[in-house]
Amino acid sequence: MAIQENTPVVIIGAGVAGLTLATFLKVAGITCIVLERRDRSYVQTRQRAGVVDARNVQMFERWSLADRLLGGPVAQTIDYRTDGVSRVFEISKEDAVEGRFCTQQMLVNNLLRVLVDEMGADVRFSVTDVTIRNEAGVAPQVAYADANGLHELTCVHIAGCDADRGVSRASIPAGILTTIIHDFGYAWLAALVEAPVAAHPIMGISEHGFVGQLPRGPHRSRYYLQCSLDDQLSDWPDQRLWDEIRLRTGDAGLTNSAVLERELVPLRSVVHVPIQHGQLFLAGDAAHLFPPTGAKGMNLALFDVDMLAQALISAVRDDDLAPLAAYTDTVMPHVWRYQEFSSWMTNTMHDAGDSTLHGTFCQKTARARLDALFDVPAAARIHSEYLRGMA
Ligand code: RFL
Repeated sequence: MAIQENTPVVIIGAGVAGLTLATFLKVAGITCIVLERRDRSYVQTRQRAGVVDARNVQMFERWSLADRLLGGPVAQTIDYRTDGVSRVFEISKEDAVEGRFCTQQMLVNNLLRVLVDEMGADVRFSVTDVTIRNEAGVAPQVAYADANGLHELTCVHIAGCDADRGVSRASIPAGILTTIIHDFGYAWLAALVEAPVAAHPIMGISEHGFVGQLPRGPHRSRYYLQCSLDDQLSDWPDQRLWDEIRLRTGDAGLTNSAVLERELVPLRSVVHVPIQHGQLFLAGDAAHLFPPTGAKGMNLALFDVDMLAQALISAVRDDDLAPLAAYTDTVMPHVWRYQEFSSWMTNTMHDAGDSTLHGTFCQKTARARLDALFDVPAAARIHSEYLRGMA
């Protein structure tokens, strides 16, 4: 016999989207239950993004949470290093809001501290066998199992924040969703290393392929190296990794340091529409994937849950269902605008380097786009607004 409970909102997934949504609801006085398949220590040690963009700093300020959740200001510069020659782009801004340094791991840890330890919210880790009932005319229900047996949560709304391989999107019947995929045709080797960014974050363009170095704390950074979709981790022993970094950055004097983690990431964009069905609403990686070049995946997850939290608050507190009904239409223009930016960044950073990738014409036009960032003030301004998430 399953243990029965009622709650207005069930959130599936305690990543950055699920925990942020739960925190916003809690701030608004709305009860929810968060279900997470991993244990708390696993969730707290997962490392990915590094910067909360200016749009989302402003969002956390609006929810009166910025100082409790985020780190300090982040570098407002990027070294678009081309064939080993540095060109430092300064992010311009017309208001006082700046992106803040905050690794995804730091944000998730701070969310768990505020949400669970300080506000006493109900986040259930290590659950298994999550299933969703979301049919017209019956109350939505989320069932799961844990060490105490089977549970059934009857609710009003379900938020699917369980990323690309979760159960939420998979529960939507065939024929409802359209999935739009673009594969860029190459991958990145992402390596977390025990060495800080020395001067400016680097986006390195070279005939030998792209290299990036982005900050991940006072003592760490993440290098990204363009590689083939067929590459295996075993193709990238430490010595080859560091030799390629030296070659692609043009920094022959760079010394090897410890490589803490490495993974292969195929560069692709994915958008599912609509991102709602019945009483189920998708947010974050469950709804879309961004190539990491534009650093927007986590930032768009935060945008989604900002919109979803406001819509759920209207529905639960004010009985106004219109914002929930319009959720997909509210979110999609922003998602496509940042897919366009991420695609611009990905094509420009890779095509400008290796001319064998898409030919000399694409290399020259990509380099012209980069040059414009330094020579055409209007191009620099729009690029800054995209980087800040304000476009
Ligand atoms: P998450 O963070 O993956 O959280 C989903 C949670 O759902 C749980 N889950 C389930 N729980 C219950 N039942 C199930 N059946 C479940 N299935 C899954 C999972 O255990 C997990 O806890 O997704 P969310 O919250 O949507 O957040 C999205 C972001 O994590 C993602 O977009 C970013 O990491 C993307 N990303 C970056 N984004 C940025 O904004 N800036 C960056 O610099 C940046 N760098 C990156 C990145 C992603 C990367 N990878 C790994 C693709 C760098 C890399 C290498």
